[in-house]
Amino acid sequence: MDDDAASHPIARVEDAGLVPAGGPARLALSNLPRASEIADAVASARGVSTWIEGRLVVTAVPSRLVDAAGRVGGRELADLLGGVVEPAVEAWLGATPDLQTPAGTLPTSQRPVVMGVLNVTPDSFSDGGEHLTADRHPDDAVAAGLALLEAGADLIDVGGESSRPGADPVDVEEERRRVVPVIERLAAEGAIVSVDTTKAQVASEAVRAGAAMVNDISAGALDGLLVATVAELGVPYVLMHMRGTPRTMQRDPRYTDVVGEVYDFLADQVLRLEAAGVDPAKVVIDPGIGFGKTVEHNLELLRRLREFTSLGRPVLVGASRKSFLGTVSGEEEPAERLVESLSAAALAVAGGARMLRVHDVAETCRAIRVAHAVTAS
Ligand code: HH2
Repeated sequence: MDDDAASHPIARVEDAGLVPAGGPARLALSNLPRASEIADAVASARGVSTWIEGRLVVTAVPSRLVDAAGRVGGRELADLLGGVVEPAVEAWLGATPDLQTPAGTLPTSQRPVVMGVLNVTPDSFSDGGEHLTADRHPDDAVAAGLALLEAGADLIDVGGESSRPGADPVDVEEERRRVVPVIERLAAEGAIVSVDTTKAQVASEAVRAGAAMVNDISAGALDGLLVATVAELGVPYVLMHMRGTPRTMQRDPRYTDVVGEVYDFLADQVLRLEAAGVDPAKVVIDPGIGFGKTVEHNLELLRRLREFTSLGRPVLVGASRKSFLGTVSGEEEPAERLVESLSAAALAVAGGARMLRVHDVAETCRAIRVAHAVTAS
């Protein structure tokens, strides 16, 4: 992380429902310079603040808070605080921007969009081996992708390396062999395709073959060239939180405040991406359900998903068929977790998710239409 990102204050909105009526918001502020002056400003704005796990949690009317920061610490403090609090509150309250891709616009300002999962692997946790066939590659995978589009997917996420807990890495050659021909054919059919990869070389060949987005579970940590490559390619980028690597991530993950830590990580990384030349308007954020999290962590992230909307970027959730759902419901077979997955998708939409990464596309489209109708009205 560069120094600019490290010193930049971060605002997370826990609740801003009363703000349009002139009421207070509850905000969690971290990375704060001049924290004691900000605490004084909160008091001067007739708000309350308390330190929780290294974050200043504030309940105050945002406009009054910024005015009070000006009285306590001058224009510079007002600008510093206003510069993070106001956009966060606006984002929490307002519409998500659309996502422009080279293959078309994803209407994330209007509704949640559905990303169909196409794993071209022998070992993915729920569909491994289904779409990577020895003698009919890439035909079987292409047919599966077209079926996902027919079922209503807005885009297809093509992956050639499983990220299930404990999975072994795949080399560039093999990953490229799995995904590039599939992407080429689906893109030629007019599909918006994303490539699910952590490798710069696979990302750039996939984009050359027609992929319009890079979905990276590692936030650039597994290949030092990935972020620069994405900046150069100019395509949208899914920034996901993961603790460790797929091989190690489920070894006793711990957080003192999972939402706060994942949020601050994503906020820092958005700045780091921007510093590396990635347009923030092209970034989708993802809390990384199942990636270095216990069942409780996953449930907490879903329960408080709306807080992630204060980053001002479309929020992606990938809960489909994951093991925490089976732990809760008792269904051990991933492919049988349709009902659980639909329930999680509907709750994610209610929490502000604008992209759902799912295996069961037709059913999810129906379920989230209802969830969106309820929550958008
Ligand atoms: N989950 C998986 C893979 N890629 N990408 C994002 N952005 N978010 C996710 O939650 C996510 C993801 C894991 O699911 P799957 O692809 O079905 O399994 P496997 O990794 O075993 O191929």
